[in-house]
Amino acid sequence: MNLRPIAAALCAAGIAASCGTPAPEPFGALPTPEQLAWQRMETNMFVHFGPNTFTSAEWGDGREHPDVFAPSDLDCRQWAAIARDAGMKGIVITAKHHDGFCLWPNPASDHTVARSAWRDGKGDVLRELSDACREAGLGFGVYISPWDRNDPAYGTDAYNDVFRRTLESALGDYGEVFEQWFDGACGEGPNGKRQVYDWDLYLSTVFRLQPQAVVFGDGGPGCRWIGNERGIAGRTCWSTFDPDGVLPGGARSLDTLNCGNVRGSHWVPGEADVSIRPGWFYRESEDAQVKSLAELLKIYYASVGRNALLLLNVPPDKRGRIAAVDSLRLREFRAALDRIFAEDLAAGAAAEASNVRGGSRRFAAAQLLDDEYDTYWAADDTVRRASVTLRFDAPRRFNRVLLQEYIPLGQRVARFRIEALRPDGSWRTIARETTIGYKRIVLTETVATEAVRLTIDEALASPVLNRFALYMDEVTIDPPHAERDKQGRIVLRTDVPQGEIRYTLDGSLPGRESALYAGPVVEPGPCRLRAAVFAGDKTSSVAEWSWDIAPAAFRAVAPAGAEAVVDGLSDDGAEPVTRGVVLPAGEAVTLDLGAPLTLAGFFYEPLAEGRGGCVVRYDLLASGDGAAWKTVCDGAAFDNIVNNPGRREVRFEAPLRTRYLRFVPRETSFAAGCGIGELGVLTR
Ligand code: FUL
Repeated sequence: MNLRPIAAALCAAGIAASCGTPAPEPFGALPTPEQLAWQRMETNMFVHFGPNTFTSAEWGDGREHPDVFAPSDLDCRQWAAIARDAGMKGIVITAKHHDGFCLWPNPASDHTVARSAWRDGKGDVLRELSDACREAGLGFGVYISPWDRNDPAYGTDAYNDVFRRTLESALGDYGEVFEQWFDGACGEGPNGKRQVYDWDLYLSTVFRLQPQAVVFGDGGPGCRWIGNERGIAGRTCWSTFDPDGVLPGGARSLDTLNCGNVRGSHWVPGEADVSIRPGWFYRESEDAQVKSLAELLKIYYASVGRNALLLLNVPPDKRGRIAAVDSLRLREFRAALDRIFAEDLAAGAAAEASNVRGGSRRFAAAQLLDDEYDTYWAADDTVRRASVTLRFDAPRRFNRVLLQEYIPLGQRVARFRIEALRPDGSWRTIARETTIGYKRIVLTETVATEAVRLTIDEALASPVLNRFALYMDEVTIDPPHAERDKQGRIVLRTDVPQGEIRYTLDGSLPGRESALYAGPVVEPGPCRLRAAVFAGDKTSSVAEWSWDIAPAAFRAVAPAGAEAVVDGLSDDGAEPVTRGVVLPAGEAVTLDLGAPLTLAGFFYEPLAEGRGGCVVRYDLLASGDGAAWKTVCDGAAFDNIVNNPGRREVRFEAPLRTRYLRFVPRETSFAAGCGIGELGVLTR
């Protein structure tokens, strides 16, 4: 009897004992089974819900009356159904945000749903959501903010025990929790309360009650913050990390969080959190700013496609339901991903590797082509450079290359490139990248080729990969970008020419009959522009902008050189800074609006990605003549601006008639000063 086919089948099934060649030894820090299961969830839903949903605040101050929390039609099953249909595998809810309000009757606190008129104090969002998640087959996760602006004990030792009891209640009464989320934010400011958090106590409490939970914190221990709230992981992204001394909210390097540490001592994979809207909480005024399909795909490629888990925030509205715009966008997102990843264009290829571990079929390059997670291609222990070539019988067209390392054996690849075969038999490099990790999706130009080659140029240990797949993304048609300058000239453009841009200025949706963009459009008054790209039978999502009056007549009278803060243009991140200023500490900006105007508010925009530092707290003064000043805002704060540096609009309590404004930074995220991309007014 010929036993070879049986042995080969056993080998393919991963039964090592029957094969001569042993599997590679694990390398470096490794994921726990829970971290591996967590990473394989890939996309989860974040839910910010609480008093801020009703007050429109980004950070509640803890003085909100519990009756403020009054969802008229709470439906956690709707959230779960939307998450599941979007392909997400779990939901993490803000059980207690910085305002201290608990969405469950927490016996350790007086500031909870039990004190609210909502459902006569009998409501319990955690109960309803945990049940809904279980029914929908989703993981249930809990965000609890250590920073608490309500609890009277905050800032004293006694708070540590309050927090322990809070954890015990949230984690003890609602079944299994897959992720515990510790927010590192604290906006107390230099004169605020100082709490020394007892992390040993908190973590031991979590693990006693939920030993399987993956704990999110700035530096882990279960998974780490990716270092920004834009959902973008580093192009180099190690799941290995040196967490020593990195405590939530403590000193940490955002770049290190973004990229991890090569040969890091612990396995602390990145989690990329981002909101589908500009803010973390629902605001009706942001309904038109739900991220476009193109933006969501970009985020997906830069998070899941760069070895991170995507935690996408979809905040329910005042009813306690996810609004139709958000849920429709999630459907589009899921449908787009399903279309892009429906067909693996590498299927049926002949796969050949420069080295196969022990020459064994069990570790052959063909193992890269199936979607069995636990079968993989591996090289001999001494190998650090290797290549895998896929050959097709006819040219294949693709623009996405998906690679996966078999991370139960560690993250190993440090540098690789992808090449396509030219008709003349030479190879052309189409991508050079660094890390792979659990999953890497490399974006390339559209290539048609009969062979594609992955070359690993550097690895910390012999490479072990379980997936090499090719896809074609024909979905992404980016909507246009728009900019309006000082004079009100609006320029529309796309990164790559993909079709015609059509727009409207009357609030209607742009269609194929709308005005064709052929050059700058001048509109110096308050206006709303909507535009989309039309290419053949495809359309991008609709992008939308609202501008107030163009700052044509505005001047920055001080300091010298600050004109760029009223040029109408957002900072573009270029060096040196030309579209804004880096203001030295102690300076203020004075604007002359050219004539008295009646203002409903003003806005501040930091420099791109908060470079130069952000203004955290400020004063705003107004003057009719530039000589006598009155205070309009006194030490007001831009909530969460350091983690999420973007434009902040401030509305005054009453209309303000003024010609001069003075913006005085009082507290900044960098001691040396702050960046100002743009300052402007709201007249409506
Ligand atoms: C930050 C918080 O301050 C924001 O409000 C939000 O919850 C975000 C996810 O984390 O640190």
